[in-house]
Amino acid sequence: MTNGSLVLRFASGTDPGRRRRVNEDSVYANPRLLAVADGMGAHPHGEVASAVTLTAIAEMDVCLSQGESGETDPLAALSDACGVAAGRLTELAEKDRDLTGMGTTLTAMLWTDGGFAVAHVGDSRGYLLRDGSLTQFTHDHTMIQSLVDEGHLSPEQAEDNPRRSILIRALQAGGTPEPDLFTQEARDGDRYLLCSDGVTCVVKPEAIQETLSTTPDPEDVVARLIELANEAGGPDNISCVVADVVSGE
Ligand SMILES: [Mn+2]
Repeated sequence: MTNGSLVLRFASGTDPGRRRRVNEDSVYANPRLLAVADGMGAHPHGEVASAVTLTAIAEMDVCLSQGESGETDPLAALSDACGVAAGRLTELAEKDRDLTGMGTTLTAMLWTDGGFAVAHVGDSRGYLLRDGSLTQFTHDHTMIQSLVDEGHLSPEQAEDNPRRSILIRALQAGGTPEPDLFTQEARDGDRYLLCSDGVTCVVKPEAIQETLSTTPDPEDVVARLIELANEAGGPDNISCVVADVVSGE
């Protein structure tokens, strides 16, 4: 769990929110791996898709950390694990037609030498709080975000757009995963947040920044963000992973 002299102090939590019966999100956090997956609501059994996907990612992490993986490059290992996850979703859907088309977002960060390897697909998000300012370091794979990128919509128009949850990329049964794969360098004092859109659809970046800046304990940050999303109506499942990069002993 040590990495140079830096280690992660982390917490995670998930909540169904106030309007949905089933929680289709999954979260995973250990000293080397942080991940959020949000099962796609437009298809049945998103909770299966998100859980199967995080299991594949967690297995990859175990193999990698025990030196049992043929792959030593963390980005390649993450990419392989996305392929394994998609393969399992496809297999399950072939056996059970109820699962046809099931899919999930995935934002996963693998702690590696001095930073993270990141795999990201869909509209869950990664944020970094560094020196008091908040940066989103993932890009939403949504139709609305592409309209913003192409200049057809302003970011303000995108914010409350009813179609903002339509995904253009996901990890899906029958599909080939195309995750964004990149590295993110870490510094002592960094605070990372991974969250599903159940947070960001109702909690504004300013409120996220304030909560991350003013709440020392990661456990309390997770609890507070879930509380804020529920206070705003809790329209979707809510999931967070918070990790502080700290000097290890
Ligand atoms: Mn969601």
